Amino acid sequence: MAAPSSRRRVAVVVSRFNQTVTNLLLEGARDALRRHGLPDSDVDVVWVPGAFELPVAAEAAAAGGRYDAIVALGCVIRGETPHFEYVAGEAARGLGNVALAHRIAVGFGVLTTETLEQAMARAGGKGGNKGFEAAEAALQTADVLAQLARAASRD
Ligand code: INI
Repeated sequence: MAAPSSRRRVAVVVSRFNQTVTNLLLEGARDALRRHGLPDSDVDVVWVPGAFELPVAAEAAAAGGRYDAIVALGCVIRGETPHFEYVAGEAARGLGNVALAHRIAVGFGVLTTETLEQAMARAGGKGGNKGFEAAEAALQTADVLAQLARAASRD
């Protein structure tokens, strides 16, 4: 655990690929973190080229021991890539591995859609904002991990 529960630090890793969408996911994540009382100064945002690079950046953030939670944001659109399965699959698998290896909360805000329109709908449109949801999930999971760590340290 990087910090006492009174002060939580969060790393947001976000991909530039499909940045029109990921900018909106980032806005959603920032909104959620602010609503949960985190000042912007306790939120570090790092950009990677694409969703494939999210896991290694998340791993570096986790290994540094500074953060209580990580939020990963990306957008993989099937219509635009023949290697959709590889990029989306590696992002999901890699981010899951980081969460388990470092026992740290990782919010999964990587959209996988057929079209740009579907992605936009989930980045603040009709389908809500998955960046907001991923940030909330990361904070909730960080709280659960802190609760379990306290329970483990009791007699
Ligand atoms: N990366 C994405 O984040 N979304 C995509 O839809 C995408 N497409 O279409 O290929 C994508 N590719 C780039 C990939 O994530 C890596 O950055 C690239 O292969 C270099 O390693």
